[in-house]
Amino acid sequence: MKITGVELRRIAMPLVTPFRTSFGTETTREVVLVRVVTPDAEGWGECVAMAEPRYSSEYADGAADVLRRFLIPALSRYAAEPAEPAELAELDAQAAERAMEPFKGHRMAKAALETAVLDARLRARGESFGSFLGAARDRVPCGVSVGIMDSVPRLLDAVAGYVEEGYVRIKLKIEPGWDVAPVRAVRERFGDDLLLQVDANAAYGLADAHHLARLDAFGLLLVEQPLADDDLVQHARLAKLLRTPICLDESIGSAAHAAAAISLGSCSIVNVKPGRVGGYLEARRIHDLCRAHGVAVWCGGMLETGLGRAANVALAALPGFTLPGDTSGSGRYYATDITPPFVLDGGHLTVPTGPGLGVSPVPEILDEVTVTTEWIPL
Ligand code: OSB
Ligand code: MG
Repeated sequence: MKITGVELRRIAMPLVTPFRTSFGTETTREVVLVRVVTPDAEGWGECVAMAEPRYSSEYADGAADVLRRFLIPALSRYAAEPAEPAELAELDAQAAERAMEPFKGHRMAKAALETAVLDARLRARGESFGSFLGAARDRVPCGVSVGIMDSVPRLLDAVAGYVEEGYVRIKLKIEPGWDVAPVRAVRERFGDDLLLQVDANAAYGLADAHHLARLDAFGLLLVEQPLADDDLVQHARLAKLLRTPICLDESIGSAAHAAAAISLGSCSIVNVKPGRVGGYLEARRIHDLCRAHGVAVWCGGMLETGLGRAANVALAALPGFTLPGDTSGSGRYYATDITPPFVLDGGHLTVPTGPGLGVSPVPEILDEVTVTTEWIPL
C-alpha cells in the first residue's frame, strides 16, 4: 500500500473527573494520534501510552519519538511496494507488523501505527473494523472502571451514578488500604447481583495473599493484576490461594505471554488491550488462543478518545469476549470527545458499521485540543 506520509499529533484532553489508581492520578489525558495518509484514504490510530511511564514503561513522548525515528521510517520499504488489486487489509496490517518487528517493545506505539494503516486500508475498501476483526454482535455490554476515592461515601455516590446510567458491571480500582472496605460497602449498598470486579494494577505482593483472600467473601467476577507485571509464577501461586479468579492485564504483552500464563495457571481470565499487546492483530490472536483454551477475555481500556474506543468496541464484539469490557461511554471520560460521542444505550455501545473505525475526529474539536502536529513524509 502506498503511504504518502504520517502525521503525529499530540492532544491534551481534560478528564471529567480525576482518575486515581495505585500508580497515580490522571487529570488530563495526553494522547499521541497517528494519521496515515495514502492516495486513496487516510487512517487514524490512537496511542494509549500515558504521559508518564507508571502503568507500563511506555509514555507519550517516548512513543512519539520511537514512531518518528524508527517505526514510521520502517514503513517506507513496504509502502513503496506496488499495491495489488486483490490485496487484503489483513496483508497490509501484517506487512506493517513485520516492518516494525525488528524494533523491540514499544507495543503501544506499534499498535497506533498498525491501527492507522488498517483504518486507511479498510476505509479505502469500505469495510468496517468490526467486519474485518470478525465481530459476532452489533452491540457490546459495557462496564466502567471506578478510580480510588477520598472516602467510601464518595465512592458509593460515583458507583450509584454509573449504575443509574446503565453500566452492567462495575470495576473498582484497589490498593493496599483501599480494598476490603470499599468492596464491602459497594456490595452492601448495591446487592449481590451487581457484577463487580477489582483491579490492583500490580500493587500487592504474594505476602498479601492472606489479605487478598478476604475479597473471596464478596463474590467478585475477578481480581485484575494483583501482583507485579513480570511475575507469572507468583500469580500461579496466588491463584491456588484465592477463590476469586485472577485476570491479568499488565502481565500480558503478547499471545506468547498469554500462552505462558494459561499453561502456568497464572490466570483464568485475560484483559485484552490492543495497545498493550501491539495492535488489533495480536489482540485477535490472544482472543483466539484464549477461546481455544476456554479462558474468558474482555476488552480493557486506556481512557481512549472516540477513535480508540471505536476499534475497542469492534474488538469487544468478537465471540470470545464473554465479559463486559471497560468500554464506557465518551461522557465517562470527556465532556467533549474528539469524535461524535459514544453514548450508552441500555448499558450497551453500538459497534460502528461505517468504513474503517466508522468514526472520524470533528476537525474543530480536534484543533481545539491539539498541542503539536508534525508531518513525516514517506
Ligand atoms: O488498569 O485497566 C487499567 C486506565 C488507564 C490505565 C490502566 C487501566 C485503566 C482503567 C480504565 O482501568 C479503563 C477505561 O475505562 O478506559
Ligand atoms: Mg487493569
